[in-house]
Amino acid sequence: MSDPAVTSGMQPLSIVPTHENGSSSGTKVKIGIVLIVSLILVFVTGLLIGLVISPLSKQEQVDIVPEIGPTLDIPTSEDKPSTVYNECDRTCRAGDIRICIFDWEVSYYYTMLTSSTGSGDTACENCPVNPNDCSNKGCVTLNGLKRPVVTVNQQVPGPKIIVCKGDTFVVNVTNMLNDMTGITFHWHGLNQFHTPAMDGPSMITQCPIPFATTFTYKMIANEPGTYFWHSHIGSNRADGLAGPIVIREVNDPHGNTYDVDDSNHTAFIQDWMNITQNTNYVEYLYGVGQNDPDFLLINGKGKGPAFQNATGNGSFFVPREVFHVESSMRYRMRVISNAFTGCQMQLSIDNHILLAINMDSYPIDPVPFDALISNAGERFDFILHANQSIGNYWLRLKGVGNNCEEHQELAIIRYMGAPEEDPTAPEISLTTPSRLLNAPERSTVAAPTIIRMINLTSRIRFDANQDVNRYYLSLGLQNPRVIDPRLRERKSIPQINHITFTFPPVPLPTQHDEVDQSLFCDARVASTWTNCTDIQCRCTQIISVALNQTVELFFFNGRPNGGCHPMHLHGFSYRIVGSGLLNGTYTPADIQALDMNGTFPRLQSNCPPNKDTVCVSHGSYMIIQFIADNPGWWFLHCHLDFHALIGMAMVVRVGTDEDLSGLIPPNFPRCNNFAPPGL
Ligand SMILES: [Cu+2]
Repeated sequence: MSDPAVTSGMQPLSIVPTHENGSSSGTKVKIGIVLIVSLILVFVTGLLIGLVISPLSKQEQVDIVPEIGPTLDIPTSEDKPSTVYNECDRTCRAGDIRICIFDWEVSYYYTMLTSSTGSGDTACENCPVNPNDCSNKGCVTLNGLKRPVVTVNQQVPGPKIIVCKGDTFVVNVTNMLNDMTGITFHWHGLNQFHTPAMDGPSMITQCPIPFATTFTYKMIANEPGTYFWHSHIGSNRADGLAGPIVIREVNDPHGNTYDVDDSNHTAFIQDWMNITQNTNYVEYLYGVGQNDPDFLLINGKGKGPAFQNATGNGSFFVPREVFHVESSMRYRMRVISNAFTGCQMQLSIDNHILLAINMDSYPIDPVPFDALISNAGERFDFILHANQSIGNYWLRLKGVGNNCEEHQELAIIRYMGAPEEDPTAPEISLTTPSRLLNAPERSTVAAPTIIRMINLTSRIRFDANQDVNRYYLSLGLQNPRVIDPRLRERKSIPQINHITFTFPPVPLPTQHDEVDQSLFCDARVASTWTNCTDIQCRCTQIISVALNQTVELFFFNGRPNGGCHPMHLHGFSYRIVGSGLLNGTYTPADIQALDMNGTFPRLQSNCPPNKDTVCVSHGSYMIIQFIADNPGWWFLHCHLDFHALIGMAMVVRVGTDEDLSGLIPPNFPRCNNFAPPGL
């Protein structure tokens, strides 16, 4: 490997020149400006005040879909989409390429709407005393507790997007959050190759979509796999704004390993709180809230507290999820984790050995396992072979890690011909899986065989350039002495290389040159700042690389405890080329020096495993590489929402404005600071 100092050729975007003297007036002014901007950004409604936003109308957007736009200009198939459909869940066939239209209305909603809710909407009627009422249209049961939710089309989880490779999918998002909160959506795992403006993170690639307006996302489903969509503003994906995406293909390399791949065998799993996140986040920010889940959900279902009938008798529960299977058939199960806290979830199915075939949307050499652990943002596809006696079996989802070990949720695998009743096995299982897939480097779960990510082999070759642009990134919960007053009650703040990421006041691909450039800092330069352990340093931290450069990110987490940070990169699927344990506290320079001495060997494989989200647990390191062939400004962040919002994030800028020319739709909505003339 080359010396990064020689190979990088990078120039800082802009350096805060007085940074090493935290008491200088220049720094104070800059920090003050940044604080004000940050406060505005945290409160989305505040953000919208004073912004000039000019989205296209829904009619204009729909009209341009078939004719123009960057996505349709990028050929991905010899077949051209010719017909517009409302949704496209179907058996994929060669030559059948479609344009799939999804109409989404984002609105507040409420769980367990019954006559006693007082809303006038009784969607759930007498659920769960009358179980059929629980599946009424518009009835959101979750764990049976009443609470506000944020929804697409009044569903939690939100609507599934199921398309075939080569389809173009178009999502018309109309914001009807009538407290005027803004919204954006991200398509987690989709690389947005040459469609960087569709990626969705608020104030990274786009402005929030204002109330009552429609923003249309349009992209080509050119990468088969299992994904999910979620809100990428604030933390309201934890209040219901998320759902599965599945892109199937005609010639699946693992097509001979299963008989059934349908939309009924997707498990959308998540942690859940019994409170809404806008309040909880602010409380957490001030050190009085909590970031621990109350519950786990499988496809928005879970067994909560017991209900009684009108006469106060009986014991009734909202329904658990049931997956129906037919004896001897092999099912492709797709598991998607929409966790938002540090809750790691362990999934297993009683009496069944499972076969992993795909993770984070990329095929791997099949691996048998008994249980897997999924962190926030990760996806796993596995084969469930219904080869046991006809009956009911538990699918178990157990919280692991120190903030959710007490939580468990169950679903039922029901064989055709089995009675409609719970499995006979106890709800609590003390069985230890013999083969555990994706245990973090530091895991509280014991298993005779641990299968780590780096042990897996991708089915897709990786030809990295030996001229690697390398970055050492320390993930930490830090305790600087001088701290943003918003965070002063907190015991620690999540950062990368002791830098708090500041969201910019403009979306970057379109407007980065319109703001004070001193807001930005170059990640390599910032990693050498010396006093950030004492004074909280903050900037819009950027890694800037040339198009087609091979990039390596060396994540390390030197803390002795605290769980893992699932690091998610937009715009790319990366490869894991190294991982292991780390004992002690290190600076990026320390790690670089050790690395130059050969302390951290790289995987010698042409097919290292693909991921786009990977858990970097305490006392460990994880080395990833990718080829920066997709121009854009790509968010890189911890997928624990609160960590990302507080500042454990950065942006990978790939290429130049020239490389992006033609890839941003004309008239893309803009926003910025505003002041009347004459001031
Ligand atoms: Cu984190």
